[in-house]
Amino acid sequence: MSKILVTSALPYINGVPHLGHMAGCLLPSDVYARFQRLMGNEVLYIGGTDEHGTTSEVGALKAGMDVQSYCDMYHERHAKIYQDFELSFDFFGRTSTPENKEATYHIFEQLDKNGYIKEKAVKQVYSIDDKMFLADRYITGTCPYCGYDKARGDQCENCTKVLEPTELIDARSTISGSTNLEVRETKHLFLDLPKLEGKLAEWVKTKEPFWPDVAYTIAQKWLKEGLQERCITRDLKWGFPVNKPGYEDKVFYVWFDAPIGYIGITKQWEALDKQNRRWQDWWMNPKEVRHVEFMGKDNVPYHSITFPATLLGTGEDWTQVDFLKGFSYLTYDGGKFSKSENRGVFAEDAVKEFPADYWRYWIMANSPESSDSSFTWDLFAGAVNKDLNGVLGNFVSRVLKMTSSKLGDKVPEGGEYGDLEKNLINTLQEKVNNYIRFMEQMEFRKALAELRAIWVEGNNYITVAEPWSVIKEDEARAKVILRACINLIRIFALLSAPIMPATSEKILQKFKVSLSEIKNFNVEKEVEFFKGGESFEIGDMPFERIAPEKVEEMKIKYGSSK
Ligand code: B3M
Ligand code: ZN
Repeated sequence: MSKILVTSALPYINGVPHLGHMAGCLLPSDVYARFQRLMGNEVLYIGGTDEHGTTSEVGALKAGMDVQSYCDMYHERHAKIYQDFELSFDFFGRTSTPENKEATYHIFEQLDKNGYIKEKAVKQVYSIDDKMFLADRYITGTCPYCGYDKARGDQCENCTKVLEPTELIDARSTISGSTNLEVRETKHLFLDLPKLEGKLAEWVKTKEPFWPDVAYTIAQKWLKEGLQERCITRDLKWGFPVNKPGYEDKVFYVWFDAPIGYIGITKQWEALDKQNRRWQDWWMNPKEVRHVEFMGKDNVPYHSITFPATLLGTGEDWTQVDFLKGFSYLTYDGGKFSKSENRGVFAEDAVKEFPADYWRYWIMANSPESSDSSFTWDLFAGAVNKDLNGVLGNFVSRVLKMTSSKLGDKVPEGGEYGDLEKNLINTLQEKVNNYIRFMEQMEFRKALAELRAIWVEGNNYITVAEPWSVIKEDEARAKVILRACINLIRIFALLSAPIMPATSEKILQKFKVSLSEIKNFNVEKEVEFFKGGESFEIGDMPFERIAPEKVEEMKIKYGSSK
């Protein structure tokens, strides 16, 4: 049994997640964690909300709340959504906790002690009325190049010119609208990445076989171009105050304490764990722990360069990332999700419309792994109706109803499997091996295609075996066929569990059996699990079709043009 630490990028607290967030790290990390538990491994699956930074301060200000209450409220909202999506976090924590502060302070002190922290003076725009330094994108003004009057301090949206905030005409604070601004000089702390470059390059080399191409290429590109010093402090109120004399009125930059948050959240978990497990067994145990990280592609540089360098700079024996799974984007009708423009399905609404498993299946089958993928209602309804209802659901319902009406509510007894079943076992074994291999490699689209192909084999088998006609002349043989089919139902439910946990449980409940390990999955053995005589209940069918009228209704409700 190996120890596998799974982390999912910590979503920003402000803003509610849409399907793109679910596809970009949350769902795949859960599917992987569930899969590894089924494989019999010891898994610790960690997630949480990323709570610091200007966006939280500004969000709270707009909502008329203090930042702490604002974050408390949004944290609950995130946690509820992920529960509704059946994400099986061992712990879903927060980055703004005392535990994370302790971890952040410790790591910072080590870096400082080892000479990897530098002080530098920088010039920044200060808003006298807001009493704060403004991040470039929180300054609005007229573009000196095209005259657009809502240009941001970092870039003009209209003519795309990259700007310095001081170039803007009639510059004002985006937060309060105040024009009472001035440029002030202030000191900040920088992580000396150039000094860590050698150590980092050596470490990256040791990771080569374990990193998917994207992450490795990004890391190599950064190293080739040469690393820059990175500012790790900010002039804000909300954040961890910097634990260095002279910097008490500044806080750590959100991207400094956010990845440390994985550790801080594990400490939160430890404090509540009833089995007295220790956070160090996961985070200071690189030889025994395999650490797998899930994230959107824009987060890759922070996880492949900045955070590993931060940990290397402490000189301590931290568990580093072993495999980094990055995702492209899921779009809505090929465009952006936007709450304000009512375009796209947000996670909260999604589970009110359809069961979480429908979303989980569609998203994983269309995972934006190597390139972006696009959600459309027609594709979604097609997958639910054809794959879930037509292939898996139909098989379950047909087999149980036929058995019940002809032979009663028990798994039929007697007789031996013949050639047809032996062929089925061989075909299935090959597909199951592929499925397990793809899941281990986190090739989710391929894994799901294989899973669907496994369900299809059930339908192929019953079509060829024709128990409905066989039963008229040879009841004993029909019993063998239906017993094989019922065993297939259990096999399908087991293998589908990481992707559709609720459906899988619902199906297994029909036979009063529970999930079991799928390590060394042997179809020949599993197809004999029910020997005959076990009772079952037909119960509800696993899925419901989505009617064309419902699809049209959804398109209108969620602003779809297709
Ligand atoms: N909050 C960005 C994001 O939600 C950032 C990830 C932090 S991971 C430590 O995409
Ligand atoms: Zn412009």
